[in-house]
Amino acid sequence: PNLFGNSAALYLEASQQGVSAEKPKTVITSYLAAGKSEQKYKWKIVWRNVIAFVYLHIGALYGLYLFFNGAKGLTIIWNILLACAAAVGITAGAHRLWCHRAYKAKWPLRMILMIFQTIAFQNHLYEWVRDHRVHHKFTDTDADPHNAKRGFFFSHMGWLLVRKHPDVIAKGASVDMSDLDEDPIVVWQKRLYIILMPIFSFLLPAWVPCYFWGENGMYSWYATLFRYTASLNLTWLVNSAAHIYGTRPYDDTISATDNFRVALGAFGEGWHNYHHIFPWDYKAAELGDYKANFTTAFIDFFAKIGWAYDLKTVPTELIEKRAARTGDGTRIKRDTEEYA
Ligand code: ST9
Ligand code: ZN
Ligand code: ZN
Repeated sequence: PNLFGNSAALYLEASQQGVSAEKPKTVITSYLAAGKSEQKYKWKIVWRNVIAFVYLHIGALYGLYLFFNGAKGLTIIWNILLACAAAVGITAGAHRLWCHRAYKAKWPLRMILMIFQTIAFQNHLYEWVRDHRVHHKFTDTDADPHNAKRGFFFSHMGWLLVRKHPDVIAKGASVDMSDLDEDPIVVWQKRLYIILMPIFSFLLPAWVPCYFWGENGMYSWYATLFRYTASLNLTWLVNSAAHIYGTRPYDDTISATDNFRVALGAFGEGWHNYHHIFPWDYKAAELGDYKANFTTAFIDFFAKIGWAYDLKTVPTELIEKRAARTGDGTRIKRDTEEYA
């Protein structure tokens, strides 16, 4: 159904996304206002970011070339390990723990995840979580920071190259962030981010190979650019590809899809149709297998040693009902079918 088609569909969409269901009229009016403001809204390109991302991508290609032409094997292994740490910092940390509160973590695990998330340089936790909560609450509208209705490029990286749509800021203000203000690890990361981020995302990663195994300094720098840029693109695929290509087993009225390939590359975050419907599930997927969900294995490991607890899931019966009511009929039943 067309999001702006009629008020009933609008209200349905809004209430499914948890937008105050008690006040349908207000919700509808503001959604319509969002539709109208589209005509007035003009892009404002942020050239600083355009230049930075062009440099990153060219540097990353050269870094990739060096992996096959001159870089030391240990440098490659080091960068793979960093990419994995950064990925887990985003998926287990920023996403499932801090954004969706899908489980709880003791402070040593939160500390590790905060440092890993800093390696990823995808903004500090507070900003990352705010944008992502706003994305869930206003999916597929102008208030969604990476609204997939504006196409693949915008939802992939274009949204980081222009000023935000006014609706993101206006409606984003309604999202409660008080839980993050109460976590000293998040508050300190935000305060020190301007120092922590360059150290953990660039300086240390590039320095270690030079110091410990005598890597060429320029090689190490370009390897770092490759590690960072590749991680960014794998993350962005969740916002672009997993909002465009794939199946919609749980709800076919939203853009989010289940996409096995994205799940593989994004450490288990490609079961995105499921995730939009049941965002509090710590697996971010219906199935609990680790095949395309390394993050679930990571959280399960820490649950075993007691550092992660209160892992939230969804009863299968509820999932079945929802899939039958709003899904597209492609739901994969445990153990019986292979992924597409
Ligand atoms: C990056 C993030 O790449 C990627 C996030 C991906 C999320 C994917 C999620 C999928 C699930 C899990 C993924 C798994 C991944 C697996 C990995 C495997 C390898 N609500 O932003 P400003 C207000 S980052 C409420 O400057 P502009 C607020 O008052 C890459 N209010 O807007 C704010 O002030 P303050 C590196 C909001 O001027 C004020 O507006 N980073 C909200 O339009 C101004 O905010 C970069 O490249 C909101 N949502 O600028 C940096 N937003 O903050 C790029 C804003 O003081 N960013 N406000 O409270 C920028 O340069 C700018 O943000 C801009 C917009 C130019 C894009
Ligand atoms: Zn999404
Ligand atoms: Zn999410």
